[in-house]
Amino acid sequence: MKFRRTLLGLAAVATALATFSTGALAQANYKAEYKMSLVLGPPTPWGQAGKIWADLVKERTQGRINIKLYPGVSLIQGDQTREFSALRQGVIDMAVGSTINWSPQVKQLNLFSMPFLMPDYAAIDALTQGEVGKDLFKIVEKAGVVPLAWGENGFREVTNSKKPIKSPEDLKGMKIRVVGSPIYSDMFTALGANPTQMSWADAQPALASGAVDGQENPLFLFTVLKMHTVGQKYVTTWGYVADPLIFVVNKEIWESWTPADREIVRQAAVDAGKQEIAIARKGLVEPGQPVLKEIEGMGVTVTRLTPAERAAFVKATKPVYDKWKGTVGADLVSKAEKAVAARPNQQ
Ligand code: X2X
Repeated sequence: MKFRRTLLGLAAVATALATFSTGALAQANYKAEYKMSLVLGPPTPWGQAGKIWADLVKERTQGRINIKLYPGVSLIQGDQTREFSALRQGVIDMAVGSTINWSPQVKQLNLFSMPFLMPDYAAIDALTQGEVGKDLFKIVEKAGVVPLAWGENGFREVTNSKKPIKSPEDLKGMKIRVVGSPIYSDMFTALGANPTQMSWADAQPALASGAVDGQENPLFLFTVLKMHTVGQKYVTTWGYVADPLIFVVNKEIWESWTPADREIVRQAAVDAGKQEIAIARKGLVEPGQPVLKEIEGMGVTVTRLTPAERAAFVKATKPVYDKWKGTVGADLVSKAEKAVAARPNQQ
């Protein structure tokens, strides 16, 4: 009897020791701080995405996982199209990144940059929240980074310092800053403009000095940066593309966490993504689009295209669409086209 009790006691001690040592080992593998890369910081929706995610993780892991934000893609000196490679290599631990910046490494992410594929917010949702979104997450995972949730940068509207853009002819010869992702050069070339690839870090001085005439980005960036003060007097709401954001973690970092902590990080990304998408759309989805009113209040001319005017841009960029359908993958694009056509809540 006594012997049996001792054995039981020993077993209990052994179990306790094992539990303690795996816990201690797990903790020992944890970094004091994890580095999160972002292009835009707070006060933009993109920056909020990172902040909300980091705050939720810290709170829900009782500080076991501490995340520091590096906006301006400062871990890679502002070179945003290298972000995905840096994530894979472990220079960056985690990120909330735009599909545009990762497209050079993951060509299927160019899907969201295909001109006029997504006519409204319901179309973005039909892709990211449906089968296409799941397919893309498998592709990102295969490319070596763990995807957890979707967020949103937004519909990219063209702005310039010269004149209202109502037709492709208006863009003729205009020097437009684009991200260093080839589909953008193709689109602006097809429209008769003169596209110049540069990082966002270089774009801001280029706009201020007049080295470029225009740029394209979601409108919150126009208001946050007060782009009218750097000569951007004309905005056209053509809604030609929208870039979602993806919440990701480097694979080795992911595997170093306990399954329970992984689940916390994943759920926090999903929660942060939902909150951030609402922030990114605020002022653009309400009747009268208050953000456009605000921009007009800055003395800026906002051009809203008629369906016929918009059709001229669709037509001019159609060869680019057809060319990139092959690069992105005809099956994936066809699946996306069907999902968009079948979307509920069309606007
Ligand atoms: O560089 C841009 O235009 C930006 C900030 O929108 C991206 O990082 C894709």
